[in-house]
Amino acid sequence: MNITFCCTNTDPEPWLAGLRAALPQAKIELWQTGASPADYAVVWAPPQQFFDEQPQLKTVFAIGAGVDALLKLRLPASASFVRLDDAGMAVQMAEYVCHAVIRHFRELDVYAADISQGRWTVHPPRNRADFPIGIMGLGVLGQRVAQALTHFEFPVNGWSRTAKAIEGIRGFHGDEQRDDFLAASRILVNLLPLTVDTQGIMNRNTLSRLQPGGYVINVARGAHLVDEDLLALLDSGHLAGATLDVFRTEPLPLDHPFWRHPNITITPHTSARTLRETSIAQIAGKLMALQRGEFVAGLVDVGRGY
Ligand code: NDP
Ligand code: OXD
Repeated sequence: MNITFCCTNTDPEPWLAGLRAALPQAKIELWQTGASPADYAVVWAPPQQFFDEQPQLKTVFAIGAGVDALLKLRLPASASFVRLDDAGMAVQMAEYVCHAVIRHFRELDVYAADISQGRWTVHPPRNRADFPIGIMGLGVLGQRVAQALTHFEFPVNGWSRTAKAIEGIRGFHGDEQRDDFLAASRILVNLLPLTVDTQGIMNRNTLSRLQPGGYVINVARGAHLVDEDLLALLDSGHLAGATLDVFRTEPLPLDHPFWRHPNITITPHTSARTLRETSIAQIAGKLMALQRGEFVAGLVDVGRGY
């Protein structure tokens, strides 16, 4: 079995060593132009040339959860694509989103500003029932985030393409229930995959439907959000703030207004990192399962886009 590794912006050596240790029966090489044909690939942001030169691949493993960039390429028709399925990302996403929600709800930025000015001011407590949270995308990450938020006793709504019954979560699904979902939510968390259906989904029309004083947390992809519409709704006061981890252009250009907006917190696409050892173990396990003809989780439906 031959495996080729092609992950841009990733130090290949620890990955190759880990994959070789996990799959000692396989020949695993770093891809380079003109490399011999492989059966399997481990990739992140490969160039088009990679697939053009490896049309015989059986299965391609992405070392991330989102496959939007991969699906923009011309892909080998016979290959299947498998993405990471949690692999340690869900708990990180839960930490990040709970932190952002609690920081906003408990006004911790207001207290930090007060303290920095030498002010000892106590603000009245807020009622968590007034801060219903809506999670767009109830997949591997969205469900974990939703469950984590229920532990803090926030009302939690979830929206997905197909109906879901999750204890403690008020479920909405499909385009026809989207406006009701938004109207029932004040804090919006985006954990959708980026597809033709979800591109630009956070725009003036949808964000205006959130309850007044709305708050946006985008941890999925920058292209889900129409940047100018977020800024306009912050200026109008309909939205109170946003925490953004992902951007249309990354790194976020230094002249982008998000850097300096007083009510926007940004982080550099770090809400849920790929954990190398867990990911290698998952990929090796799935590869062996596929060889035995078994089903694996995280198989991408290319037509659906996620
Ligand atoms: P999943 O595929 O497990 O979940 C996707 C969810 O979105 C599903 O519930 C799906 O509905 C729903 N969905 C898809 N299309 C639509 C639609 N048109 N309308 C309504 N709901 C829709 O993905 P993950 O939870 O693993 O990951 C989600 C995204 O998070 C990734 O695609 C990636 O972009 C992002 N991500 C960001 C990271 C970061 O560091 N910022 C790290 C990792 C991931 P259904 O269940 O019905 O299919
Ligand atoms: C991912 C990401 O999709 O890191 O895994 O954004």
